[in-house]
Amino acid sequence: MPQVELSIRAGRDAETIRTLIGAVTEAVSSTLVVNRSSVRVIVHEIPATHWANGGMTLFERDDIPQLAARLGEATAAGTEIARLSTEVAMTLADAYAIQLAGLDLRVAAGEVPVGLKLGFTSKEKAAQMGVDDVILGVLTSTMLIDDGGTLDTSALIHPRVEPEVAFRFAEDAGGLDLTDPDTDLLAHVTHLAPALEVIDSRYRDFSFTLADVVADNASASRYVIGPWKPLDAVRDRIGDRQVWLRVDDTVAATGSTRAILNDPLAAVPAATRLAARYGHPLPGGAVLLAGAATAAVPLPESGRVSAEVEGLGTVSMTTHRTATD
Ligand code: OOG
Ligand code: MG
Repeated sequence: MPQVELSIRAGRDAETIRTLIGAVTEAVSSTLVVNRSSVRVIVHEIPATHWANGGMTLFERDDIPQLAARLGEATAAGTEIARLSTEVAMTLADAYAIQLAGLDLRVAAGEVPVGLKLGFTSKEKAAQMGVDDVILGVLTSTMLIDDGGTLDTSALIHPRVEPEVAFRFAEDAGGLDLTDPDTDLLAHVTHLAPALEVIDSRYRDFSFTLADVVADNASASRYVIGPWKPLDAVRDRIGDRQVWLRVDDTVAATGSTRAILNDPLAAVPAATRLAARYGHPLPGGAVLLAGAATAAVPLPESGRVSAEVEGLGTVSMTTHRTATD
């Protein structure tokens, strides 16, 4: 009784496997001149994460770039997609690998990494989105809007806006080894500024697991930086400053810089830890968005949005929507 065992990548439908079994049974029975009924076929389905060539799994080789491209296309087209977690089982490390593969695609398209952003550093934000850990994303040159500038919202899906604090690192921070425990990135923060972040999840209904949102570059979309102030000039009470988010001069949300990890400066070691662990780039003169001080509010299709941080100043932008059809 001939027995054939096949190992194939998991995920094919039952009909395809039935066809494969039929073809193998036929080939064995006619070649060996035995009854079809005596041919035994066993198909093993191996998850892409459990099959490696030269140390690289099929998931790393095929799925990570493909999922990154899917998110990149959704971002470029301004169309929402289903959460990746409905289809693939991702670890957090897989999700960061997808995020960084997405960055590679952006860089290949001419974008330049200019900084990092933290997400869920505020308990209110984490509760709003139903997650429980701080995450890191990458900011690129095309995401920056000038202070007082305009954002065309027609390219976005379901954007929200949040008030933040931004830090700027010295030029020499670019060469630092973040995996070295002696590296103290805080010593390289030179300036801070009030900031606005526009987040725009590529997932339907703005709903995701922690791994989903990490893969989606922490929902990064656009950001605006207000006037920089030297850190030394404003360091005291940095964790105790009132924050106002205004839409058309109406207060849409209010909070305190304390909402950001109890002290916004704590964002710097938090970002260092994640960047070192997952391999994020930190260019010289990079910007770090420390995370929202309030829950996010829907970005108006057209209007003026501003964030004020007590004693730090105000940052603003105007939104409008061009007709897309
Ligand atoms: C993820 C981004 C969160 C923040 O400041 O907490 C974030 C999201 O809520 O979609 O940027
Ligand atoms: Mg944010």
